[in-house]
Amino acid sequence: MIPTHTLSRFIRAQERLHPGSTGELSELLSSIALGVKLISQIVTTAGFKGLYGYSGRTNIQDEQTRLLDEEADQVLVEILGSSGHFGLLVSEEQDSVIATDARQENAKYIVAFDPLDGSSNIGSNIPVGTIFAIYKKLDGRGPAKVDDFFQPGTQLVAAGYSVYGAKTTFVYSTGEGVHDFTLDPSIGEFVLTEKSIKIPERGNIFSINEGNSPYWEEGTKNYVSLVKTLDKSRGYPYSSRYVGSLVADFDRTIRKGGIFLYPASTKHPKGRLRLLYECIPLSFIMEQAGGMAVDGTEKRVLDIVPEDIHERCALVVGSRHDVKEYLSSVYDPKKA
Ligand code: AHM
Ligand code: MG
Repeated sequence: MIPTHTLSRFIRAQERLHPGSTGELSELLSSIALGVKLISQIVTTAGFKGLYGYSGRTNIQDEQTRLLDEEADQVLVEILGSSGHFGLLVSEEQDSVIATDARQENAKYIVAFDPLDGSSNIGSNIPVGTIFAIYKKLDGRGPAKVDDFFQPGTQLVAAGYSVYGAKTTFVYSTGEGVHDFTLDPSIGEFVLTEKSIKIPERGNIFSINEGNSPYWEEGTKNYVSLVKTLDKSRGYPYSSRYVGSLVADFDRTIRKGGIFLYPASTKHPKGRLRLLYECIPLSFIMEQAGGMAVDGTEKRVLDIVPEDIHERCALVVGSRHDVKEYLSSVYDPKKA
């Protein structure tokens, strides 16, 4: 089949639907796609380049970083930093915000990213990925500042993720649906594989690290016991799947339906995942696909205003029916 719908053509076609658009957003999405292609190549060849090991450094969350985390980080910092469109960058791998040359030229956009999500899995040939969130600066004038990142997800301009697995995908949204592209390595291009992804209203898979069950709050315990009940009239039990790479668990959830949970617990009182470059972008995509994303209470993740660039957040995301059922188990334990 001739790949007529490449990512760059698709982005430009979307842009033409908005007369007067400057083309900047298209350029910055293309920069991210270039970074992702480079990381995909690095991930594929990391084993024989000896990049699976630890770097000897710990990040601000006190996690040991791997050589591959640092490589992926460097790629995105260089590609996005030199694109001329982003004034500031936030990376999971760097303690503070990263200023770019374009900052002084008042670049309009800022971007937060997790360069290599799930990297504890890399030596096992399990999918890993990249997540990004793009905002406009709060104030049109002057260099970007750290406060520009403290906007709720409802203000996102675009968000997306890639999964480096059996195939490399690029899934993104600019607030007009969620579109899925697959890298064709023979031509080095992302090709459209699904336009306007919609998550099923209800799934039959739940995804949570059950090893954390001794630390869970009652609501999570109630819900997980509900989905494991033998009650066919209510559609239970569900299947269990947990990859341990957020991008991979999320990607399955958005395509097949169901629910992914990384709740608050006594072990992770604020949740384990990061708000700015994991929970907010994926919640934006989930809502765009017709699903729901809450912080384990009734609060929509997209309504949370970050107060710190590396803040953590609890995440319950997936099909509308399943997230609502989770909330009723939390608020009405007798249901479970
Ligand atoms: P990372 O960004 O440092 O890779 O950490 C986030 C990862 C997610 O990909 C995944 O959902 C989660 O951590 C797994 O955590 P756990 O091992 O506690 O289940
Ligand atoms: Mg991550």
